[in-house]
Amino acid sequence: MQDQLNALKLEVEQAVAAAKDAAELENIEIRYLGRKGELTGLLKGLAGVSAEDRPKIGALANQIKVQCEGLIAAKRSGLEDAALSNLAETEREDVTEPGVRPPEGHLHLMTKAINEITETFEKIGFVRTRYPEVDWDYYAFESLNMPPDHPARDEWETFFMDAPVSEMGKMVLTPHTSNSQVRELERGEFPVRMINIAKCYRRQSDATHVPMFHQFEGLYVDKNVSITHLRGVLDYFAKSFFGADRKTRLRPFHFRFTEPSFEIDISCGVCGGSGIGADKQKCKICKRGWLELGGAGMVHPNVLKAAKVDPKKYSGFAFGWGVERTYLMKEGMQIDDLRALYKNDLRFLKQF
Ligand code: FA5
Repeated sequence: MQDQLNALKLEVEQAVAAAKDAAELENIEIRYLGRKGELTGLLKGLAGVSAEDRPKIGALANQIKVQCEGLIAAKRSGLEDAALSNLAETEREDVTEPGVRPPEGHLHLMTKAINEITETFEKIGFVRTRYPEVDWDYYAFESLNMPPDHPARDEWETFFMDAPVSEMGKMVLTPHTSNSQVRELERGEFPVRMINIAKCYRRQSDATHVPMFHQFEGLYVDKNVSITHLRGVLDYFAKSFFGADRKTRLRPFHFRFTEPSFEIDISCGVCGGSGIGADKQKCKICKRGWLELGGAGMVHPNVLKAAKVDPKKYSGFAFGWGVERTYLMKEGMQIDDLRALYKNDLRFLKQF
């Protein structure tokens, strides 16, 4: 038994000397000195040793255990010291090395469009406002001359909120930014020169319609405002946003909240308004020389009355266009599916 104990000590000495790191050292400790380790195993044989030799062997075993523990502890602190003295080498930082550039994002195409539209209108004294994107039926429809059950409401394919109803009706996800008209007029500060850009929601989803999109709503109300002012603002916008050579035209249309109402077209930037492409065929972008921008018109007297504004004293114009379609027209971008804008596919978004 004495020989076995000495052999074990030798083995531990060799193993400790060869250990390269703390993990290896720990394995050695468990293997030889642990509760189920080799030394404990050997000591179980102590029962078979004669009563006379037992104290001597017991004392030897204890001595070897203490020595082995000492060896392991010394090696452990040696390894720690070595790791510390290597620190200067392993963790050295070369401050002159070029840095690693973190991935850099950029604003979403539509955020850029909104910023640009805002700046364009701010230059002629319009002020960007914010009104609720979840609003009462009253502001989205009723105050805009569309009483409950009026068939014109169907065009807006509205999402209704599952929420309590008030004297202003149900709550809706605003299907257009025109909900801002009466809200802005109710402030009673004239002249009104509002540009309201917000999210709109409709139960529509196909290549040219997204269920969540943006509109920008212009409202100008003062004394003696006429269609000439509307034309002036439209021309200014078309030229500053799309280019000096672009023209606008008004086409008669019908909205319940403007009278007269128009659809606004802008001359096509690709064929220059001729409708004929470079290949002498019909222009592929517009087919007829003009692209549709959105709706506009002179504010209906009933809308002014809803906001307690006297239509005999004040008049004004309003327009409402889709940010997505307007911006794509500017860039002459042919995105064959508008829904790509909101898929969050970085491969697509990084191009802009
Ligand atoms: C309106 O929403 C009127 N409120 C505009 C208006 C305001 C007229 C003030 C008069 C005075 P319309 O439903 O045509 O009109 O929508 C206007 C524009 O919003 C469209 O020309 C289009 O550019 C954009 N638009 C409408 N629905 C969608 C959709 N689902 N996805 C993307 N763009 C849309």
